[in-house]
Parts: sequence; structure tokens; C-alpha cells
Amino acid sequence: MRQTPDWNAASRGRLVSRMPLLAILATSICAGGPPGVAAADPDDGRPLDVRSFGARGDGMADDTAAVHAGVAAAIKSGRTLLFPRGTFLIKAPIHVTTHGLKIVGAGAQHTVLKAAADMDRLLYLRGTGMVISRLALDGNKKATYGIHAFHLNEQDSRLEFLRVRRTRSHGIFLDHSQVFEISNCISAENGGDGFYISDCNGTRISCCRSIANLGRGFCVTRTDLSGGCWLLDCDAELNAREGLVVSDMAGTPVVVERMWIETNNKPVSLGPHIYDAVRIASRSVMITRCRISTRGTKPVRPKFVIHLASETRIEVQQKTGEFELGETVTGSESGATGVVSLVQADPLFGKELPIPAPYRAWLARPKKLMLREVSGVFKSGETLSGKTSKAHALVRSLARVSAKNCVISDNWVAREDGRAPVDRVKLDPGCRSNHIGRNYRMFGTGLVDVEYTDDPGTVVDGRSVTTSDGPPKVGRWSRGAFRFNRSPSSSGTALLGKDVIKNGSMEQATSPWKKYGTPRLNEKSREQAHGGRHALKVVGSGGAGVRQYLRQAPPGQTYRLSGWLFVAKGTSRLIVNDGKTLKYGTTVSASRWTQVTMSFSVVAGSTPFVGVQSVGGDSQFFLDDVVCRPIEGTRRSTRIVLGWVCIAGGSPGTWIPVHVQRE
Ligand SMILES: [Ca+2]
Repeated sequence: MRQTPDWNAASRGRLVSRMPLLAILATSICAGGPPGVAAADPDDGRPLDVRSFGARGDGMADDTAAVHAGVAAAIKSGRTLLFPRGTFLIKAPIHVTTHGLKIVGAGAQHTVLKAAADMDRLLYLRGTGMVISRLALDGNKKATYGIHAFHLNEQDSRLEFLRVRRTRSHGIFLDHSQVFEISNCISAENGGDGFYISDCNGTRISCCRSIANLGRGFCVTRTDLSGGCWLLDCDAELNAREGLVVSDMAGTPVVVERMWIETNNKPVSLGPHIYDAVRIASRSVMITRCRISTRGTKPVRPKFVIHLASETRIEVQQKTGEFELGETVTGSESGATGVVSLVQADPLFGKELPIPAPYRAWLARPKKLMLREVSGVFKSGETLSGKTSKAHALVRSLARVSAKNCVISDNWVAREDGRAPVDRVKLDPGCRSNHIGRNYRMFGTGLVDVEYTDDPGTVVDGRSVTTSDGPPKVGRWSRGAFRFNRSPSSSGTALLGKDVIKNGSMEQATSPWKKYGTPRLNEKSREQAHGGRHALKVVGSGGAGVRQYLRQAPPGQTYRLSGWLFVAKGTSRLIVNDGKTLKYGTTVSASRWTQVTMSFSVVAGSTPFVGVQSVGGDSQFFLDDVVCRPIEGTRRSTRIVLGWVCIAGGSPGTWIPVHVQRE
């Protein structure tokens, strides 16, 4: 668990020291008008009624001052503040920084706190021991956020039986709120995510619903310190984008258990459905015992039922405007593009609500964007521009974030209409060491398909399984891991004829090696040798080298040419003239003996030749052991390589081929 100095007051590895926090926090209401009707002496311990402060709750009167006065009195006295049935209009947000405040309504169907003017959020909560219960908060398209819980910490803080709706951005923004509980809350019809959860270390989010929001149902991410949370028995339905996104977490895991995710990616107006039901671009996420369904009509949406993704994290500075989810951004210098997958939520600290002193340093850190479908390579220092939003910012740093160490197991997956095929679990290249267990089709039989390319260390249904063209060369692999041969076929062995090169060993006194171009030197040398005691030393530039004509080579004949190069200076390469065309081998600049090979078929025309030339400027190289043999046939193996199995775990471990014998 990573630590920052700012964080220690709230939760140091769950060992809570309350004193520093108490010292930091002054009990106060940060905003609001002057107190209305003075409260009765609260010392008798009975609950306070917001009406006794002048609140009308008739949905017409401005109750701002009365509500603020009631909250202030409740904080001061420690008594519970009751909101009876009614709609309470407020024109200024309730900013609470305190320990111990209980506000109780008459139920979300009966008690509504409604924004009656533009405001940053309806309710800001910071501290411990706060219980907010049985209320509805109506953003009325005027409040940016509904509830913003910033460092609302401890198990004795609870948000429960709340309904937040119609905000301009995220409904419920849980921000660095650690080891606290939110349960039985509904976030609906908001302009952003239903729940945006950032840095909520050890917080338990249970029995919450997110419905018909324009963003995602639940979005879990971090801005600085990380901290996973528990999402238990929650529900995401009819949201415009993903049902659940976990993006760029580090440290403690995110556990998602028994979640109901159904029919997100809802409005067709959003265009092509590129959103997944569940998208994970993060490490250490467990998704289990969930029920995930997707819409069944065409075009297929969402894209994948569970997508373990690889994304690019960009930290930006000097931001102007707000980037939008789903828009394309372009780098000014690189021309690279990407689609915005996550925009770090702005905690909207400012003049009215300054950043609390202990958090100033790290809240001033660069803001984060996550990008998917990146094409090209963004450069740090360039300007990033949003196509739709027209926002722009300076790229400060770049990083690749891929799903890693995630567990996806025992989920039920279905199309909404129950028709096959059931969507797949998808793993992007670059995702490593994930465990994809058994996920079941809700309708029909069998397991949900897993689509992956090559993810070292990933375990699919009890085995490490990948597909490629050879045994792995990188990654950690456990014994028993299996790699399928991408194109299983019997291997062929070329049958080679007699070498047609004269003096390929460079040991003879007279040599058929002729000048190619005008090398400054072309002679037998003892300075270097691959075999025997001599090699051919060539010094030249601008393509100069040596060659040998193959005068007896019949048109149509295929040859395999091989030689050894030691390049003391510059660069050189094999050349072949097949009778019509000059062909080049791969360039070599290594001052050690390197084998080079080429294959070619002779074409009727001039006399074919093979040779070696310098590439570019001054070059000095040695040539030895040149062999050119005709391919006279192919011996097909009777064995087909099905794949490779790891017989000793390691990096990458010991792998042997698995064959079948052809009849
Ligand atoms: Ca030699």
C-alpha cells in the first residue's frame, strides 16, 4: 500500500490515527448563507428538524439559508438533522467538513434536496463519522456533481438509501474516501458516470444501482495514490457507455462480486458502439459471480462482454477546456491519435471551496487522460487537441497501462435476447499474467470464448494457453503452459545439391572473387577468419564490394546462399543478381562473425552472380565460408508440430514441441 504524507491522517494501512485528522479539519460549513432561524438549544439530544430553521420544503421557496443553518446546528450540537417529506430548493451547495454529522430524510421518494441554481455540487462531504441517509438529491441539470465525498473516511461514515439524479456530470463522486461504506444508493440520469470512484482505498460499495447515466455505470480509477475498493451486489443498467470500467489502478485490488450488468451502451445516438460491457485497463481486478449481458441487436454492442485492455495514460498540463469521453485526440507534432477512454474528474476546488491545505501539493499534479485505440506515438511536450471538445493541453508524460494480474472467473454472460453467439472475453496484446477462469453462457451451453493473441503468463481456464509461431522467448511461464502453433503443418527439409561457389573458404591462392564496383582493397587476409586461416578482406564505399559469377546456373534453379561476414567498419550486405534483378540481403554492421543467407531463383537473362557490398560510407569487412547450393527437392516431415509445452517453468522456461505423426 503506497503512502503519501497527505494520506496518513486518514488511513495508514487501515490503522487509523484520528488525531492528526482532527487537527487538520476545522468543523465548519464552507459555504452557504447566514443562518436563518436560530435553532433551539440542542443539548437535549433530540433530533433537529430542518423546518425549525425556516425550511419550507414546498418545492417553491428558497430553503438555502435554512438548510445551511440546520446543517451547521447539527454539526455544532452532534444532533441528527431530520428532513421531513418535501422538496427543498437550495441555491448554494452544502460544503461540509466535519466529524460526526447525521442527516436523515423521510426516504428518497419523499425528501428531495434540489438544486435551484448552478452550482459545483449539491453536497460536499469531508471528514469522518458522517451518516447521510434516506434522501434524494436532484441536480436539476444545474449541479455538476450530486455528492462529492472527498476524504470521507472510516467505517462510521455511511452514505445510504440515497438517490442522486439529473446532475450535469457524475452523480456520486467518491474521491479519496477510504475505508468507508456506501450502500443502497441509486445514481440515475446523470450527465456523467453514475458512480465515479477514485482512490477509494478499502471502501465498500454495496447494493448500489447506476441507471440511465450518460457515462458509465461505475468507473473506478485513481489520480495519485491508488487504493482498490469493493463493489458488491451492485447493478449497472441502461447506461450510455460501459457498465463498469476499472482504469489505471495500482496497489490494492478492486473486487467486483455479484454485480448485475445489463443493457448498457444504450442510446443509439452515440453512434457506433465501441463500448464494452466491462472494460479493465488496470492491474489486480477480480470480477466474479457477476451477471453480464449485452444487447443482442446489430450492430453488435457492446464490443466485448469483458475486455482486458491495453491503453495509454497521458498526464497533461496547462489544460484549456474539458476533454470528452469518446472523442478523438490528436498530437500536434506526432500526429498520433487516440480515443479518450477516461477523463480524470475535476474535484472543482477553487475560490468558493479552496483545496484543503494538506492536499494542495498533490491535487496540483497533472491531470490524467486514458486513451484507447491509439495510432502512432504521442510525444511528451506536444499539444493534445480534442476533436469535439476543442480542449487542448500539453503532454507531460506517457505510459502504457495494460490489464495485469486480473482474475475473471465464474461469471454468467448472455446476450440480452439470449441468442448465440455469446460475446467473448477479450484480452489485448500487452495484457500480462491474467487468470481467465470458467465463465458460463447463461443461455445455451458451454463456456464463454476467450479471445487473445499472446499474453505471457496469462492463464486461461486452468492452463496457460497462447498461440504463436514458435515457443515463447519472453515472459514468465509455468510448467504445463501450452502454446498452439498458429499454423500447424508438417515441416519440410530442403534437399540441397553441390556447392557452386569456388574458393568459398578463401583459402586458395587464386580466387574467382571479382571486384564489384571499385573497392580500394580486395585481398586474402589473415587478420580475421571464420574457418581455416584466411578470409577475404574488402575495403570500399558507396556499394563497392566483391562478386562471383555463377556461369553454370540454369534458369529456374533455386539456390540457397550462405556466408559469414565480419564488419570491422561501416555496413555491408549480401547481393544477388538472379539474371535480371539485383537483390539485397539484410545489412550487417557487427564486428563479429555473423551468418547471412539469401535464397533466389535464376532467371534467364545475363549471368547471375552473388557477392557482398559496402552500404553507404567507408566500409571494411571480411568474408568467409560462402556456400551456394541448389535446392533439389523437399523432404516433407511426417511430423506435424501442434504446439509447444513448457516442461520447466521460468523466464521463459524450457519448451519442447508437441508433434503428431502423419499417417
Ligand atoms: Ca577461411
